[in-house]
Amino acid sequence: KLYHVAVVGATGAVGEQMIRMLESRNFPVGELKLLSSARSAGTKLKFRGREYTVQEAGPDSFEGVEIALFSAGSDVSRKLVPHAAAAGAVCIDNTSAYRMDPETPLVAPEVNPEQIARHKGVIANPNCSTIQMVAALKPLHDRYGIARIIVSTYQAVSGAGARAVTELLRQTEELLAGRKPEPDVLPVSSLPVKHQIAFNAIPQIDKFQDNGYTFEEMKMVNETKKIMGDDSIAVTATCVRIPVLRGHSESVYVELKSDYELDDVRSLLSNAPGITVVDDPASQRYPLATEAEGRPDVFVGRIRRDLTHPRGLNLWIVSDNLLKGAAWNAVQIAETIVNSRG
Ligand code: 11C
Repeated sequence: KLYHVAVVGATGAVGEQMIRMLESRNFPVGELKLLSSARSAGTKLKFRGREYTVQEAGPDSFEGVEIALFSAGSDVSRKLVPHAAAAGAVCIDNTSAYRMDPETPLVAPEVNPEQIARHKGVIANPNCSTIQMVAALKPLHDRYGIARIIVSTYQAVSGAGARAVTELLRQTEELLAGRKPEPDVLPVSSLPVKHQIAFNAIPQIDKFQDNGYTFEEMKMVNETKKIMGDDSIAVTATCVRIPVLRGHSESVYVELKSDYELDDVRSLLSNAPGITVVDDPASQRYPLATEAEGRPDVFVGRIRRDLTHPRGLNLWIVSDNLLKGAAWNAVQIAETIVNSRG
């Protein structure tokens, strides 16, 4: 069977990758509808060698659509997902709009694929920095139980969209030419204060909440518990934007509930779906954003014991934020739906 698929936000950094993923996975697309804001409507995009004109997304865009991939921001999802679902589409939403809604499954297929079946028209795709962490930690949680996670992230500018990518390149060129750049996009484009990202590290991703943490940090806390299906996991996060174009890196400290052997952790992770262990300090091999780019896996390395705690473990987790962190996870959910229908 072939499916009528829509991509909402088709001209964005993630939307573009969604189209490439549908192509490279040979997803059974019959009809394809590419949708965007009025600003980007009219853009021509290619899919399997054929040219498509992007149309403006509206409440009436979804007639006949069976699978709708959304990545056009939370406001667009809040407005249009109900229309798409009412028209009969299964919506896979890459924004934060529905993630914490108890009725909506929040799915990383390596962790909780069984949740997909309980959807009522919308399945939420988790935040990129959360997906790569839970995919890597799931085998450890199953085997030992995770009591506590302390994570610090080193996140690529593409997580903030195509404008942030251009901003990093522009600032870098200006600084190399001896000029002082005027920051315009980061940390949060809608807030008045901006900071330089080139040659810098900004400890703010998204706005601050009243508790002193950013929304990005609280997404890592709340989404991790929901995806793992375990509210008892204690999570604390510090999320930092760094001048990398693509690929989020994370220093993750986990405190397990039972004793472990390092070799067992290595073999558990090596055998886990979607995980590639790159961990050979002797030859200076560890996961790098530059090597993760364009690949669907989550890469784990620097696997080592906490010398101060018998059940403490340190990991370095890297993945392409636009692929496993967004487009690939969404298409993976779509594949699971299609395969379950036979
Ligand atoms: C970033 N993680 O790197 C964010 C982007 O909730 O889907 C993804 C925001 C989200 O800026």
